[in-house]
Amino acid sequence: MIYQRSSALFQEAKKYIPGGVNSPVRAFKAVGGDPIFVKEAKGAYLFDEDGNRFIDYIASWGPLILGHAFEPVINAVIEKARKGTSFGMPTEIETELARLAVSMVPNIDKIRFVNSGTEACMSAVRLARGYTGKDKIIKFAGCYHGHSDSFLIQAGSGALTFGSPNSPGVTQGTAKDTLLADYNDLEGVKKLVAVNKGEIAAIIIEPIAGNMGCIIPNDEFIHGLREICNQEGILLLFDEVMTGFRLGKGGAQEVLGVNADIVMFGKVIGGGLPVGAFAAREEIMNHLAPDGPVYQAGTLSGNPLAMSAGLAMLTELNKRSEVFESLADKTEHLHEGFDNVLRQKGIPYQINRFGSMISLHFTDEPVVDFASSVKGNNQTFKKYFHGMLEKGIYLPPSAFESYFLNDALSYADLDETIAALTSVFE
Ligand code: KE4
Repeated sequence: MIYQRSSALFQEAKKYIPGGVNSPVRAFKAVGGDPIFVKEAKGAYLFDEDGNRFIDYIASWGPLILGHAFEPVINAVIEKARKGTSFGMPTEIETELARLAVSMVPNIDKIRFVNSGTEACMSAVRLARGYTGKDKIIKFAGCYHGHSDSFLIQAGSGALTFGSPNSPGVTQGTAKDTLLADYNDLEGVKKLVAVNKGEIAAIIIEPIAGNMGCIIPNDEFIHGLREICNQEGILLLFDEVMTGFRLGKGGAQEVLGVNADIVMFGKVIGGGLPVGAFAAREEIMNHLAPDGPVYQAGTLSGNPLAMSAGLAMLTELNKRSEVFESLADKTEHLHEGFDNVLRQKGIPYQINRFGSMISLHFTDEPVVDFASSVKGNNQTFKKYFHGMLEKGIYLPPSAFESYFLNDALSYADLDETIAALTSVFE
């Protein structure tokens, strides 16, 4: 593959944009080399500035579940743009998308639109604190809820007390209210709750984790969190920025059979334009301004252009709910193909899969939490990533990400991907 134009564009970008990118993971720091600059995309394929074609397993990190430049979404956006993109005033289409989302997702009465998953999670935590009158939250090592200060936290010195910042710029004052637990460790959560009795507003979790690679909660853990929250008056916050409208109409709440108190969305709900959202039962959402005292706002929140993309996307998914099964079947096919190749190569590996989320870890231990996910061999991952890239397969440039299949992927694309893996580990 030739990447000359991408490399030249990257050098130019670095003159004006920190690291040459507007989001760090795009810079290929974890895998080395210069990032690919995309010129255009259609369906399952990306076309870079050097004329290379790639089968895409990122789908813009999740939003493009029906493939790039999906006609009904593009047509809706073009039509809406001609009538103005944003007014800073209420529009009917916001209610249309809100009504549709509420009809698809269990256990929510009202939804507030924002502009990113970060904003959705940040606002949901403020709402939980305002509703409960308590300050602390529990999050899980390896879960990512966007870049709001309260989430950029690592285990503190006394892991059973409070966290410490994992980024400069996050203050100790903020970090003290975030407690860190390990994914799938229910006893650890119980200990944190006991030590901080009566002080915890919320437990926030990725119900199927996608930021440590794909990690699945065990039943006892995820149902146990619900029980703890019921007993302790803690709100359970499901960060469904990845899983929402990807695992099924009702997302992780539906497929896991666990009700959250507040659910956060992003990615698919915007159809590829910037939309985030958070939703809950009426008694909680009515605490939000302007009806309630918890403040939250946004110039472009619910702007009709983004709403038009989200409405077209969710309308399609609501109409064709067989897409979710089709995506899960394709992901299973990829899993089986990878298994058949890697089993013969004598390389330690684990494959985690849930619905259309899947990740490959080069370790012989099951990957069930952050500690086990970091044991993956990153040198092998780099070889895998670049070997697949050379074969025209675009994977997440980090071992700590989930792949996101899109329904424009054909079985021929999947088999081409499996064949590429064979050559990577000749
Ligand atoms: P955004 O602010 O990036 O829209 O959403 C933050 C977020 C919240 N919750 C979950 C579960 C998420 O996965 C994300 C963002 N996901 C990353 C991929 N791991 C986006 C890619 C990026 O940061 O560039």
